[in-house]
Amino acid sequence: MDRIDVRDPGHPRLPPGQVVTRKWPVLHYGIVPSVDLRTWRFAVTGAVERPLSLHWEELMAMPRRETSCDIHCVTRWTRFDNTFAGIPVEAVLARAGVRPGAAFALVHAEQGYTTNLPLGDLDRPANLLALSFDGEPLAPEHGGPVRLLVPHLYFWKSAKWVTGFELLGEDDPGFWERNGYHMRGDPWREERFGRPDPVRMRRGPR
Ligand SMILES: Nc1nc2c(c(=O)[nH]1)N[C@H]1C(S)=C(S)[C@@H](COP(=O)(O)O)O[C@H]1N2
Ligand SMILES: [Mo]
Repeated sequence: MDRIDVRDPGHPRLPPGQVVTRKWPVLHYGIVPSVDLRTWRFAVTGAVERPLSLHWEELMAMPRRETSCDIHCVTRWTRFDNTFAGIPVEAVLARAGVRPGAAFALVHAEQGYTTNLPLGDLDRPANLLALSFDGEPLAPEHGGPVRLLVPHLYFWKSAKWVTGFELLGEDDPGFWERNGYHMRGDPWREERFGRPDPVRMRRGPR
């Protein structure tokens, strides 16, 4: 299997304001959903040449990659040395064919969870539709059967129980972003909270 290690020995490991944890905390809004793989689909929609609705078997047939990385939660825990394996996000995006107008993505997950990020942060070699952690299938509470992994941003961008990417010309805030979290979320720049946007907040939940 293809491997990527995003841990940079020439770079400090702990972003500002973070504390190391050895355990892997479980953190999410709502309950752990039960995912039925017979009806499960991964949708790539919006500014793409070929909108996708991948069945579980179609996703499983794609080549795998392993990513070793640190993960950083905005609630200030950092966990070093995690190895995930799954389908490279860049392969899924290439299969859909990103249109030139696409500049942002809204990531969709079970139960209406969403998170947004610039396309350049989503379309990166280390990012995965992660299926396993340290060689074991990803546990349901950590987003199994499949979660997004975007290790260079705060971990709320790594949507658990991910179900799709919507490519957009303009940035559209997701669940935590509408509640004040940062539109990008770079832990090295401590992009924890964004500027409140009164117009967007008034729109309310979708
Ligand atoms: N679907 C979904 N994904 C989510 C969340 C959530 O509430 N729902 N929380 C995010 C946050 S804030 C964090 S820190 C990580 C936690 O992942 P973990 O429970 O595997 O540590 O999941 C992220 N992905
Ligand atoms: Mo988080």
